[in-house]
Amino acid sequence: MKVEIIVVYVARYERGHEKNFVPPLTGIHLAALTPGEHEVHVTHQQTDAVPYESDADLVALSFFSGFAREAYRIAGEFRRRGKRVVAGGPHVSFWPEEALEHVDAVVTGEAESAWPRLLEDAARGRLERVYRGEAQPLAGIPTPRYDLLPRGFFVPRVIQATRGCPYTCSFCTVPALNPGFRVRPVEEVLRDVAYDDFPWWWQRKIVWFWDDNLTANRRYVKTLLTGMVPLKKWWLTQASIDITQDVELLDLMEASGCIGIFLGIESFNPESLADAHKRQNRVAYYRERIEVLHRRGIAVMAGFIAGFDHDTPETIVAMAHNLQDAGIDVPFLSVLTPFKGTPLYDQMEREGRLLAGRSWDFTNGYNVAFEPRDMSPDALYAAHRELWRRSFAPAASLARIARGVGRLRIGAALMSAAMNGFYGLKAWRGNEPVDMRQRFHRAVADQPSRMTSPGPTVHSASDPLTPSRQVRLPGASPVTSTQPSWMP
Ligand code: B12
Repeated sequence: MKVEIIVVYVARYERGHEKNFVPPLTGIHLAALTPGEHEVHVTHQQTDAVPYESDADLVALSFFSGFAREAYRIAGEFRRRGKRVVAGGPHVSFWPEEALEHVDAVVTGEAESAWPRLLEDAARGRLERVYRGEAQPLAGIPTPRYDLLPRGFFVPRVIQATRGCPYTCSFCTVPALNPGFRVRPVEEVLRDVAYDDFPWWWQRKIVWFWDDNLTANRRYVKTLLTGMVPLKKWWLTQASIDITQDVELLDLMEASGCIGIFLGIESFNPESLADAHKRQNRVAYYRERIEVLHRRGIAVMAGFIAGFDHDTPETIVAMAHNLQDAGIDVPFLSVLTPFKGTPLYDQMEREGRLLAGRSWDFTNGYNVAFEPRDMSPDALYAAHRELWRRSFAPAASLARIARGVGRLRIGAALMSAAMNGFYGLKAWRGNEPVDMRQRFHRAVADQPSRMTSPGPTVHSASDPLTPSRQVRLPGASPVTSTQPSWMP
């Protein structure tokens, strides 16, 4: 069989990405899991056009919730051309019935056991509707098919060493999606770390671990990092802030070439951290904990979320100053999003705060899909946009780059420059996150059928383009999110 795997993507910025930075692992992982008797091709919609005229026997889609509407559109196009279409990924795992309205079969959960079964059935012409992928031990996972990646990605070597996370943050689907905390055998991970068939020196040098929380099992990560020391790589990952208290781990991180750690800091407001169930974060210690990593020359990337119940427009915008002050090297700024499978979703559903009138597009991390407690959806949107603008303003981005020079190790300083340059350039060019409220009316006109989640009783959104009640942001005149008077 010929199998076409498509990793669905919808640009989250008005003019897309100036440069594609790091690829998803999912497509090349699924390709590696595909038994050798099948011919496999991977398309990343982020870099390439969807090959509607493909001669594949089976089309497999992978997508997040924010891209679900686009995925269903693509599925429709292929099915109209007589192709069989299957789908998997986090959205499908939580909304299989919805996905089955658009595709021939779904895989829920993890692919390792289910994907080969599905392919065998498809080859025999007896595809079932639902394949449940159980979470199983992670031994025997092959090296991702890096050879199938398009050339355009800046840092192509992405790896997953562990799956799951012991924490239970209110907004995160990981505990439901990847239960427990499982690790791959160290030697198999080192085999993938040593894969070097990339054209550019930095591509051979940099390893990006797309783990949920690589350092959760200390004994495991220390063994892994000890094995990485002789490979002389530069590596980055996601971890929780408590690593800064483990000196042995920090020594090994430094020795094995760690250049960046992504921390889920989420908020500077202790009440919002409580909303997030983020018990491991303590605002009073942020600066000194970040300094611990800086002393090792490691860049600190950090995620921040706007829209918790105890957030106000003022606290959200103030994060721009706070994150700079705390010494963050690269911020990632999201709007709180209630995904099914999370305690947050259950709360919002119970309280009737899911905005039924908004499509899945609003769950792309930059738009508002729920009714905030103490402000309107538009006010949250406006505050987040102001936070984004202030944080990536050229002066703020350059200040972060400059602060890293001489202080961070060379790889870390280069990554900080590349990532701040990436976002700073967007802010400078006015290439801002897509405002789905502007596209929403077009979308409804394009596709009048149901686009929102089935089932729950939800509060209906007011007209998404109705100006919000006015809010005052620090240092700015009163605003509405549709026509902010403080826009430059
Ligand atoms: C790495 C990662 C990223 C990376 C890379 C993104 C990417 N496109 O891959 C970065 C940091 C860029 C990122 C960004 C975002 N992410 Co992210 N990310 C992850 C993370 C931690 C790991 C994903 C991964 O690579 N796993 C390893 C690969 C091999 O497997 P996998 O993708 O998990 O897929 C497995 C199964 O789902 C299944 N499968 C998946 N697709 C398919 C398709 C078929 C046909 C089959 C058979 C099986 C199958 O098989 C795989 C192996 O078992 C997950 C958490 C998680 N545990 O899933 C969140 C996660 C996927 N991200 C999430 C979100 C929300 C986002 C953002 C929207 C966040 C934001 N606020 O901006 C952005 C979107 C950006 C974008 N451009 O896509 C959510 C998605 C929730 C949802 N319902 O959609 C997750 C689940 C985390 C969470 N908070 O709950 N993310």
